[in-house]
Amino acid sequence: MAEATINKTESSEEERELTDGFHLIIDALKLNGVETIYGVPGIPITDFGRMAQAEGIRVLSFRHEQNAGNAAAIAGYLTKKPGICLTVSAPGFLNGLTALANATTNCFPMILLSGSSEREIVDLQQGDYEEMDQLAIAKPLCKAAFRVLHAQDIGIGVARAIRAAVSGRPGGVYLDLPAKLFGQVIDAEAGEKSLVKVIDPAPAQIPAPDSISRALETLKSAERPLIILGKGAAYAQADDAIRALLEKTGIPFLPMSMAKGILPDTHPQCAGAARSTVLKESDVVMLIGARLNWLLSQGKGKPWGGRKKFIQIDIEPREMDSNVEIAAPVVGDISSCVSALLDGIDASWPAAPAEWISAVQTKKETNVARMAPKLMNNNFPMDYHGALGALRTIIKERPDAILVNEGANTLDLARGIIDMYNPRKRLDVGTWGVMGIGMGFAIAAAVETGKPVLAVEGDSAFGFSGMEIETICRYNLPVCVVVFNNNGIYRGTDANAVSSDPAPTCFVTDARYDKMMEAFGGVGVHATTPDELKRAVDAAMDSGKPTLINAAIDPAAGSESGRIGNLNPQSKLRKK
Ligand SMILES: Cc1ncc(C[n+]2csc(CCOP(=O)(O)OP(=O)(O)O)c2C)c(N)n1
Ligand SMILES: [Mg+2]
Repeated sequence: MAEATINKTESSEEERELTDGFHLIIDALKLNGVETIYGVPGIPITDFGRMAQAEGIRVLSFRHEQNAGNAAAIAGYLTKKPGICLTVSAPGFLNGLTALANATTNCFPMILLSGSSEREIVDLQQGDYEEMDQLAIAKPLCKAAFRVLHAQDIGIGVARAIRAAVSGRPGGVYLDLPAKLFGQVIDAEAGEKSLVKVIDPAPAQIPAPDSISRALETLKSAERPLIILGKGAAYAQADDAIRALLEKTGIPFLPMSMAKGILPDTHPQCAGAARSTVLKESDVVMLIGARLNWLLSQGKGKPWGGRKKFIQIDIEPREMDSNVEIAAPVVGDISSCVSALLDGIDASWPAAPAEWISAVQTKKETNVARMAPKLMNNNFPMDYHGALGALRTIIKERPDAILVNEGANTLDLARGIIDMYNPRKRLDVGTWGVMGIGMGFAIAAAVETGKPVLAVEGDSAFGFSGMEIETICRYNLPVCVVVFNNNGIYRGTDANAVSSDPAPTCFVTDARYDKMMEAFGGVGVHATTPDELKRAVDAAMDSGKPTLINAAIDPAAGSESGRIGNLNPQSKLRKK
């Protein structure tokens, strides 16, 4: 007994004087405000996860690294702090890498921390356990990649990763942590001194005054102005300034998918319901945190009607002229740029051209009226419009809930039909249109915000991350997953003319995804009409219990590739 006490005292004295790689990484993360790690355990990071949890960091264990990575990425988007994903070496790292690349493409700040094998063996390609030159592989797929070899460099390594992730245009950063690093022991005081607290990790980038006056002149000259809000605008959390700019100018605005809700979709200036008209007929377009990529037809061609003058606000100078000439580039962080524009808008600013405003309004009213009856149907079998009409009411009644959305028809129709009322409440497939973000995004949204989450998932989309419903149940998160089950990808009706194999786009007919949720102790519901669906979602949102609703959708209701079927290559031979 006495001996045990002495040993304990001795060892705690030792701990006071020495520290190791494990603890230095944890201390560096904590010093920089990291509260949550999303990951999957295994060699060489199992103990690291345990220790991080013991030191008060929330460590959420997933079933696959891609989902943990997507969780970290969206945590970064929601908080403006890098989301942290932790993986093992080679295969775990690669599983996380898709999420890191996706985060970079979407400008979400995220850090992938992966354990790696012995450098000496990896570099000589001598066949180590999970051998892979992870740093080299990560480099072209993310914003920055670093490796830390010595415990005394952990502080700087973590600081560089954080700053790289959030400063300028945010993105994904890879930090390689070789197994040997974790066990390295150094003097505790020297260790503490080596840590770096990142001061002002994303400094404001003030736009040049000339660029502001040029932008204001261009905007003033417009006869048919339009403002397009991208998810960069949502990320900036400059909601009040953006609203003031829009309302002071009275210009119609179009929110990109994840920018929905910066101002409510029901705002009188929102031109979402007249999208094709405003793109085609506008003459001056101001882009705020939106890129002229494929989602905006690269700023040219048929959807845009004729040549326009573009004003573009972006933190990345190289974004300008990426596809078409930008008449008024404004480079800086969105908050600073929008504030500077606002300063230049006084009482003498001309009212938005009345003819244009009323043309947009008329178009909106026609389109909304055409859609309305479709959304009120209570058909059996359920179609997308009936089901989404019900979910639209849910979000209207619960505007604080977070909507996660992926699929093809399930995505494209939900985007158009479900109005958003608050910023950063719609999380979806983003720039790549990637399937598999669903459960990772839903988990992080619940964890980071504490708000209820409604995940509206195509049955195919759900399959990419579906096993994480166990994670949702394990952490008892307020997530309601609605699977739009139409027996397949786009439709469940394709036939195979030559064998008994199902067509490539078809799944098991009438699968019961709700039973999966029950297997983990969650609530499973099978809904076959919009009324049933509405009742089930309301119950889930009221209770906060992990719920999965299998919403049976008419397998013939969807269309090929949702709204982007035109992107499918066509052979001239087939057309003959
Ligand atoms: C990672 C990835 N793999 C494949 C695709 C191609 N893809 C686009 S949508 C989709 C699934 C569409 O089916 P579903 O989710 O059931 O939606 P539905 O149209 O049936 O409502 C797939 C596989 C993709 N976008 N991302
Ligand atoms: Mg489907």
